[in-house]
Amino acid sequence: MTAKPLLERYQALLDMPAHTRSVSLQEGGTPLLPLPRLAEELGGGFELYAKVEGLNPTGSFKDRGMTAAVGEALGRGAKAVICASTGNTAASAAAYAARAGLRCIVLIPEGKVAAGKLAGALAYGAQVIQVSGSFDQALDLVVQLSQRQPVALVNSLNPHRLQGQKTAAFEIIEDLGRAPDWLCLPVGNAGNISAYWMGFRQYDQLHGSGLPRLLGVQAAGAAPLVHGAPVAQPETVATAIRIGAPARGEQALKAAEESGGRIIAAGDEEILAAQRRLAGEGLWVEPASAAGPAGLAAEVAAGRLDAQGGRVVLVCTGHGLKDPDIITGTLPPTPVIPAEFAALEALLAEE
Ligand code: AN7
Repeated sequence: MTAKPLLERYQALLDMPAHTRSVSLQEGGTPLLPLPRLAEELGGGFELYAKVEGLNPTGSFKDRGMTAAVGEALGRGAKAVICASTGNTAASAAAYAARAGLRCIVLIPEGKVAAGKLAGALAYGAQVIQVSGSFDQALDLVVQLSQRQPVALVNSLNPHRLQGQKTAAFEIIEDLGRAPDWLCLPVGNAGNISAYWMGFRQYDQLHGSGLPRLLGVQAAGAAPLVHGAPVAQPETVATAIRIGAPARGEQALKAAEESGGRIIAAGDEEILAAQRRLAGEGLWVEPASAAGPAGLAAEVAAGRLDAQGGRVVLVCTGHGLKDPDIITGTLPPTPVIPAEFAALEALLAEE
């Protein structure tokens, strides 16, 4: 089936320059998957859904913003795009640049990008440069470069990224018939939570669709918005959100506050447990995406989140296949048996 490009589908609602060209991989239109068993286990008396953003073309929500940012860059005559990335932005920028026929340069923190993301960026033909430092330092470098050279910056500092990303809010409202009571999502550089809030507010002003409360979740070792100060050396198993100085931090805090929600932190163990729990319902997400459900579970258990009789949406930002090493590296090795029926029976009898 041929789907309409995202920017075309929501053209009337997006504030994009007229010169923007269409650079699409048929992003968006992702499933809103009910999670009845997890809802029951959490015991909060609400309906629970996952917005499965890992089913975008490059496996993360970044594609929504990248079709906009790269399309705009192409339309204004850019020959190259650049970004710093914890991985997903890199893979997405690389794919959309390839689609547009543009050069793509990505800077990533050395050794801290999950295998599927690095491989993606390389597969799509980006020039990948590792920086001995953090994502925040890499972002600093690409911002400087984009100010001095004719290279378009496609990090979420680029406002067009947010225009594309806010379409996820529109889709959720259209699927549910109105906004959910809570939207729960991971927060790294804080572009996505800012974009969702923009989208929900815009749709509400036009159609009275209501507003969700936002529960943003950072990883405990990379939680500048919870501590109220940058984190010089962020550390977490959820490498996608290993970010110590979010570019849109102020905007995110304001969005959470305006919504009547908040930004909290979840520990790595809780994040990995939430990842296993979602996979136990057939939904494998990358660790960063499990920060949302980890935070939600903690808030409900502590009686701090009342959504009784309402609806909660978890934004599952990236596919589990992005970071296979997290699974294979933390579990015992799988058994090997000789190709004999007796050996198979014996092994299964052990359990
Ligand atoms: C799976 O790719 O920052 O708060 O450089 O990959 O909008 O930054 C990724 C972020 C959540 C956080 N979930 O979103 C990057 C990058 C996943 C992510 C986030 C990211 P923002």
